[in-house]
Amino acid sequence: MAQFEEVSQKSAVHPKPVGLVLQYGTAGFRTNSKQLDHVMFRMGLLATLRSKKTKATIGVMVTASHNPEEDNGVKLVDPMGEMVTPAWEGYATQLANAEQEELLTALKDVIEREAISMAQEASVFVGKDTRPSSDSLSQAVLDGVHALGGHSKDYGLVTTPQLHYMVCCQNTQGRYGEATVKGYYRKLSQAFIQLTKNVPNRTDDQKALLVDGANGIGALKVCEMETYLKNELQLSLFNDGSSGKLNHMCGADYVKVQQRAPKGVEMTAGERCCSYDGDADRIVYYYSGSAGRFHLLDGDKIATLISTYLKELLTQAGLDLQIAVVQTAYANGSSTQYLEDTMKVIVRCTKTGVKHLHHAAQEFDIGVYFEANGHGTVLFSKAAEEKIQKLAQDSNTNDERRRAALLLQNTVNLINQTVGDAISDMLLIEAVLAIRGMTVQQWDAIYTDLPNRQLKVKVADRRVIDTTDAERRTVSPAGLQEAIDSRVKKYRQARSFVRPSGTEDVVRVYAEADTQESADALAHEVSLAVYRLAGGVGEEPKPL
Ligand code: G16
Repeated sequence: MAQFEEVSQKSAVHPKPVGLVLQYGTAGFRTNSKQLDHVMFRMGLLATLRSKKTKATIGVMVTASHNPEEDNGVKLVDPMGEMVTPAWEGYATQLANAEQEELLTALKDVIEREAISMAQEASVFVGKDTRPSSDSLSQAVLDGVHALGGHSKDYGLVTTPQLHYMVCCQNTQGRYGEATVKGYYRKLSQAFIQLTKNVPNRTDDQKALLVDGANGIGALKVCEMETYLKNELQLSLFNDGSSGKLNHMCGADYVKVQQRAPKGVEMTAGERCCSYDGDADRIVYYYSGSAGRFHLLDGDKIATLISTYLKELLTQAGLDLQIAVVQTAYANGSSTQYLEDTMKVIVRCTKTGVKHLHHAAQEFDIGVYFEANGHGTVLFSKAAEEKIQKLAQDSNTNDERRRAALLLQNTVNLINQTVGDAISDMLLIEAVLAIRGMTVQQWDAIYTDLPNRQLKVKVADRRVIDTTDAERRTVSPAGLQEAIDSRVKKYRQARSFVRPSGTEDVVRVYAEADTQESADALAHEVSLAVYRLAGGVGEEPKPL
């Protein structure tokens, strides 16, 4: 077939280095950008097949999100804006790792197994972040799409959640919104203005927010959006990409892991600040307290704020909808306790990775999901949205119920339900704080985090670590879980787990305990156990 000849010819321009094997990680392939040209071409092929199979538009985002600037990666977006399904992750691995002369066989295998009609039209949306390597890598994706005769739309520089949004808009024939960047700004800003317009006497201080753009795409996009917000939010942007390096000593991952303010943000005591990550699908908040103490409000605090707000509105609206919060093992123990014991909401724990949380959240009327690192959103079932809408339009209901229903309706419109979205989450948090008349300190005081520490350990092959129970326990290598258990026992209110990262070549270690000293000591002891039992390389971890 002519299409296969075209693939053969074009793939020669994007050759695979012999013997290179890459794993499909937590959010797709991710490694040094120099190793990715053939992967991108092949993901263009795969997205085209996925589009033919689903008869819908598929998205391909070129980004390595929180990783250093030299890395790059790819995220595949399914028709409703969600991450691609596990079976297709398998195909992605198969295609990415097929040696040059085996590529056509691997491609035909997917076509056969999925019974794909090659006569079916295909459409792929492509986006990229601001990394220097993203230009040529997104071109490689487009080459792959065109080699199989697919249609493409190149959105160029967009945030990851914007691309997810476009795919969903396209496949719902505009019911979710207009599949343009302007359409995205309009939908979100209108909802935000509707939500905040009835809040009396918002002062300039209350409208002010410091934003760390991580020197990435989120900085560009939030700037573009500002005019749509009509001064209802006054942003001061730092790390806008004009001079600093992407994610270097800034951004959501740096702030969360280091538990300190990013470089370059001039914050005064009590001011609300937030940081995006490299592709603007994560956000964390923070402020400087008395005596300059740094206070972090991470994904757990965000989930608590949002679910408290939604629960109150549901009560006011008299709507009987089940609300649940989905977390991962990284969730601070205090947050889980607060959600379960005080708020009395259902809490679920899944493996790391938005795809797992998203899936779990879909089981409820309203599923609030957030990773502690600030990646998350809220999902409303179709039935829940319909009930909210019906009540908002019911002129026979009382004022309080109607007001709550209208707030819920605008909240639904403000949320990007396809994936975690730093800009949408930021607007939601700002709206919730305004509506509830809360300061960042009051939000922070909802519960007190247990002191915690995250570390990374380098090992020869991180795949030797296998986990179970939503990554809270290890099953291999032998003796590691026992070693963790015996160390945890030494401390009060302590918990620790380890897992191989799916985005970086490291093992991640998490520890929490009643004091920062204990959390640090426990994290160090567990790191040593990993180093010794799982094949550590380089220097042995040192105490903090
Ligand atoms: C990605 C995933 C997140 C995950 C993070 C870290 O985020 O989308 O769900 O929490 O990687 O994963 P790991 O601990 O396996 O390295 P991002 O923002 O980097 O795309």
